[in-house]
Amino acid sequence: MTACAQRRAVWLSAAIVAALAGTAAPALAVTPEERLEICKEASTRYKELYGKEMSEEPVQVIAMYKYTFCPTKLQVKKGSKVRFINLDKRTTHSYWFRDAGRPESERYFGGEGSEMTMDLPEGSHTYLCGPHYEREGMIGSIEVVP
Ligand SMILES: [Cu+2]
Repeated sequence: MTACAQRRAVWLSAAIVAALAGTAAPALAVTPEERLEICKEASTRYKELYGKEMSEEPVQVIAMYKYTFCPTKLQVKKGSKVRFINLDKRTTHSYWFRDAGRPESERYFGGEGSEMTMDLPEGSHTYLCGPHYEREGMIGSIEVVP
């Protein structure tokens, strides 16, 4: 290989690495800033669908929307109920307290969800969306307090 061809080969591989990095980053995970925007959208959508704010419900509500749990972090009293609801139209979601040894919930279609009584031990618990925790980083956190 001539020196010129060698330089060109190095340049080409650097260009490929840069191109891959550029396209791979946004597909891998949603940034925290994007999640805030998504959760604002989820609040608006909830109000359109149900005629009230999520915070006006008698139980704490966690929306599953655009690969995000909203709110992503929540404090919950031990023994109280939390309602998970999917606000997407075409994507199914679940919630899964895997590290606490619980089974995954059903995979809910848009408008579906279920309530969970927070019977987990006091402290912080991470939970996952079964289909989306790996690639989209759809992970939430609940702190159980007395
Ligand atoms: Cu999901």
